[in-house]
Amino acid sequence: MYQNDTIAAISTALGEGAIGIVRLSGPDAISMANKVFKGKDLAKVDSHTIHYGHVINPKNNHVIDEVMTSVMKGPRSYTMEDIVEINCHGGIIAVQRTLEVVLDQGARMAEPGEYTKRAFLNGRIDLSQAEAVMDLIQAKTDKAMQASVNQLQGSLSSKISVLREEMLQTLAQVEVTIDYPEYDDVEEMSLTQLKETAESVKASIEQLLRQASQGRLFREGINTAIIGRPNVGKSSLLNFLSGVDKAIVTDIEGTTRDTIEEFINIRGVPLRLIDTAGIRQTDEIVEQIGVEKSRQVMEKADLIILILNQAQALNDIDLELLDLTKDQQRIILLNKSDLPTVLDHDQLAKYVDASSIITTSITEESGLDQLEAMIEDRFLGGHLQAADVNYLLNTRHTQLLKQAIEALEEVIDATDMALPVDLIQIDYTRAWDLLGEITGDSVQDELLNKLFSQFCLGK
Ligand SMILES: Nc1nc2c(ncn2[C@@H]2O[C@H](COP(=O)(O)OP(=O)(O)OP(=O)(O)O)[C@@H](O)[C@H]2O)c(=O)[nH]1
Ligand SMILES: [Mg+2]
Repeated sequence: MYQNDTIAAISTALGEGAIGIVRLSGPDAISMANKVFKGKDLAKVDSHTIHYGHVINPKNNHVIDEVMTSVMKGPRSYTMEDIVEINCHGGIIAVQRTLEVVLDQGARMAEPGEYTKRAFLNGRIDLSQAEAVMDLIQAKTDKAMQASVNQLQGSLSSKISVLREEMLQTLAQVEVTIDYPEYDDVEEMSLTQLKETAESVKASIEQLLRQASQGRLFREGINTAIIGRPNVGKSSLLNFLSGVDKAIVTDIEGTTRDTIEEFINIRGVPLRLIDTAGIRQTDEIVEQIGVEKSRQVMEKADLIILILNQAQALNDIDLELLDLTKDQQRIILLNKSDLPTVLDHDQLAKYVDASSIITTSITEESGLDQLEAMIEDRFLGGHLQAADVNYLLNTRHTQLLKQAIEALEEVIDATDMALPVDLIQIDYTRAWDLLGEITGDSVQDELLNKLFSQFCLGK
């Protein structure tokens, strides 16, 4: 066993709930729980059983709560250590008091993520699986959750392992060829083998990164900027799609001064919807700042919803916005369709593909179904199903993969230049090590502490 102290924490969210769980893990979990539990002798019960009883304060024998206590003996537990979970009645007081008496017995308060860290240190899960636990806790949509579950089951780790295995085999072959130089073309054969493997592993990593960038959209939400001139209905759209009156709507131009965000879910597609200040020339200082901010949001967005008022002619600002966003994923709304049409459709057609235009009236709630359908189609339309978001790479994974690609590119270049094999092996091995860091086969303590501290308490 890696750790020899026993930790305890409240493992459920703080607040009102039907039950709250105090969880202990470590060599003394059962004996400590036994001291505060009145019911069966937990030292004698079978593993993976649950028992009715009471938590008492051993100092004065007062009953703290009526509880169900489960016992899971290591190594068949989440941490691979002995675990006791005391299911108290929900609400903060009973759970807190139970934790207090457990700590009185000598248990140490667990740090955030420490249970998962122990599962990792004791070898039950690898690092990318541990990170998946965190994603699972934070998942905002079903699809993000599915991806985390896949990762928890080891989809990223097994993918990485396959690549490392492939690299190792080539390396072994190269070593063998070098040790038995019966042929004249040993060097050449080795170069070819190293190059082929480097290229194939590099291609696999690139594919992984591509899939993951779509995965990111699902985890963090698609940054969606609603932009347009003042008064076209941007805030009205935010309010409609989010179902709450979050933004102020008036017929005064320049109502929205600052960006307003709302996380929403449209037909399974998570959007981080950002309402922006209407863009126009203005001398008013607060509005100027708002307009500047709108432009920044627009640049960073994954999806732009550009609203035009079809009851007015296109003006310079509309044309500027159409031009600025021409290379981005965008949807153009021709809003206020309940009013007479003034906007020149032929003129607009010069700037936008008809397939990304939707005519709407937000006040009369028309055309909004089409908007939802288009969003669904863009992001789920065949090319981004849950199966494709198996890999949720975080920044750490992405960086390591990119560094591995760089090392592999050095390998490829070096083989092209026919450099000595032992020199090439240095970069080759570096790529192999970098991949190993993803699954935690070679990581430092500092990194571990940082990673696990991002977890919530009690997990
Ligand atoms: N007739 C009509 N009026 C609309 C429609 N959509 C929004 N409006 C009205 O247009 C006005 C401006 O709406 P907002 O949503 O505040 O516009 P905005 O784009 O956020 O404006 P700024 O915050 O000033 O940039 C309000 O009076 C809305 O009720 C529509 O489809 N038809
Ligand atoms: Mg507004």
